Amino acid sequence: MNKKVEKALNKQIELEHFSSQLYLAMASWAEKKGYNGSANFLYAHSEEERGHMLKLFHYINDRGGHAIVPKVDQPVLDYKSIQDVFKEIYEHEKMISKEINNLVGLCYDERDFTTQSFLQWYVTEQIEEENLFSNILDKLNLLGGDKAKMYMFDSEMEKLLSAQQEAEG
Ligand code: OFO
Repeated sequence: MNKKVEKALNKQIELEHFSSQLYLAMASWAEKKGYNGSANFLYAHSEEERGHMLKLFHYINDRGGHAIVPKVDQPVLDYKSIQDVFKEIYEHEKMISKEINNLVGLCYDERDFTTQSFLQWYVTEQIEEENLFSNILDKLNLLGGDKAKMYMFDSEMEKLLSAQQEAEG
């Protein structure tokens, strides 16, 4: 496979792996703080990111490249509030979207239309994720940080996770 594209896809593996670790750290923080609904949601999301990483592994190897297990920096372990967690996630996902777009651009420049078409799945996924986290943030901002309301918010996160799992079958 095209070497420049292979290198860039391996870079994306690093990012997806880091996302998985980041959400795992956030899940652990939320669990410790008693936000069990958010914690479950974040544990599941961490798994999802691992799935995004594995999809890249298989694609690279199937196309004759070599998928590389990345070195990973430890993510931030402590957060000021649950709002802080979701704000960070939203910013993180916007950064990921930018990286996916750069990857698609590189494939176009290198005339690697097979990988470009493979990456469409990630483009769509990023639209969904940005929407999801922007909606969660809007909800949090509306609630305004009141403790009782945060408890309500947390049960909503549990329901959101169940709805997602049902939709995925
Ligand atoms: Fe959070 O999404 Fe991966 O790509």
